[in-house]
Amino acid sequence: MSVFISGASSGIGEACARSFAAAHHNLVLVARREDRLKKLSQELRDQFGVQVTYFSLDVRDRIKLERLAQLHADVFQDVDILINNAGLARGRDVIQKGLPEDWDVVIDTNLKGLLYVTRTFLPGMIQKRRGHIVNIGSVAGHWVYQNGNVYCASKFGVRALSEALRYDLHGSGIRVTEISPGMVKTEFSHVRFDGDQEKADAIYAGRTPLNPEDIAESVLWCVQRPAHVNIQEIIIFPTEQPGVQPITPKLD
Ligand code: NDP
Ligand code: 8X3
Repeated sequence: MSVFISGASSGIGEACARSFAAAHHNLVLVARREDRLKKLSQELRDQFGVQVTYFSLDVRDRIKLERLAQLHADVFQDVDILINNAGLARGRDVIQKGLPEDWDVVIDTNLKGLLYVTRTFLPGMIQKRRGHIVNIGSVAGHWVYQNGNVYCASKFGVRALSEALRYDLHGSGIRVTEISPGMVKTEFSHVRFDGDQEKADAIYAGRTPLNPEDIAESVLWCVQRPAHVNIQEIIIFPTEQPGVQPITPKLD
């Protein structure tokens, strides 16, 4: 039995890898940055004595994913828990100024990548009549905020796919959970603003965001429920983020 985590090289995915390794789960980690996966894998093997396999993978690359699944069938068939976490936002502009190449990256990663990875594991899970898929959605999949447009649409899509999977997999014993975080301090904003650290830091200014471990704990808790219990969704905001809209200074 092992846990497959996409986007394990940073942030929430990395925190999930640490939490699940601490809970004695073997891991299969993927992301594009292989050097980070290599370092993390060695650290988790040394610290927790678990088996960790990693592959450099862009989840948009369906052909490479299929090839990996064939070449490493034993590793892939052992996966019972899939954490679809790889994802990103690009830019925060109105649609009329948005860059179509950014939209492609966001939609291809957050939606099609999640579908490709999920499709890879479903036949095996269905055959075993066992499995748990955890999709990392977002509060942006519940409420649109100003200039959130395409990212919000992609996360609304993740929510739709999570619901759809629950219907499609009905009777299979496979559970599907969506975790929808608000603001989490990771590399997310750095990526969104194309490396502009000042803009990224401004997002978290004046309030305490969630940390990736807060989300990883919730993922682990959902997976640890008895087999007849499916936590369909958890929405987690920082205490200091009442909703997705920007906050104006508090009035006396
Ligand atoms: P990070 O930028 O810290 O981590 C994103 C991870 O996704 C990295 O490991 C990155 O790895 C991976 N990734 C991105 N694109 C690809 C790709 N094409 N193929 C494979 N891996 C990819 O951000 P977070 O940890 O915050 O983001 C994780 C998830 O949480 C995302 O789905 C995000 O939308 C969601 N989320 C984040 C929130 C936040 O406020 N931070 C709030 C709500 C949801 P690499 O670059 O090495 O490929
Ligand atoms: C990431 C959180 O509020 O920036 O999903 O969209 S937010």
